[in-house]
Amino acid sequence: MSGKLTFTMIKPDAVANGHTGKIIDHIIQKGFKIVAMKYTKLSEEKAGEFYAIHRDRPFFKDLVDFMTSGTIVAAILEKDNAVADFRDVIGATDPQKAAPGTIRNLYAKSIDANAMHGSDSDENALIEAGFFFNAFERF
Ligand code: IDP
Ligand code: MG
Repeated sequence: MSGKLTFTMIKPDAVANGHTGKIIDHIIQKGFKIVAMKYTKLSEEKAGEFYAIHRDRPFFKDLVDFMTSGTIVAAILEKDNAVADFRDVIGATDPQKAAPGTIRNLYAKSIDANAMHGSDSDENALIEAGFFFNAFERF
């Protein structure tokens, strides 16, 4: 049985380029309920921890530099089958490969500045949400 929650971030490129409002509307139109949301900025330490699974990848330093370069919007979203359905809404990691109409197709320019994060499992959704929100804020 898949879970009802996923975690997302509107990344610094999309916030800086003025896409925040359109992206939030897109998410709501796709049937997700916004359970929690905030503007924030990642520290280098927090970004490194968030992306720890990619620590040995060649792009890790660029990823941390990019994710700490500006304001992000962090949010918890609710819907049946939230994790998989939201991955469909954002599209492939590389915007060149993202299907037409997906958020990365519409708003991202490159694989490193790709507009939006989406959790890859129910377990990670809860872990990632916990980086930004406590249980009280969530409901
Ligand atoms: P995802 O965001 O689609 O789940 P992951 O493989 O989890 O993709 O990678 C996390 C993030 O790391 C990506 O969203 C992207 O910003 C960055 N990234 C992934 N692969 C590359 C790459 O080959 N070059 C540069 N950045 C990458
Ligand atoms: Mg991922």
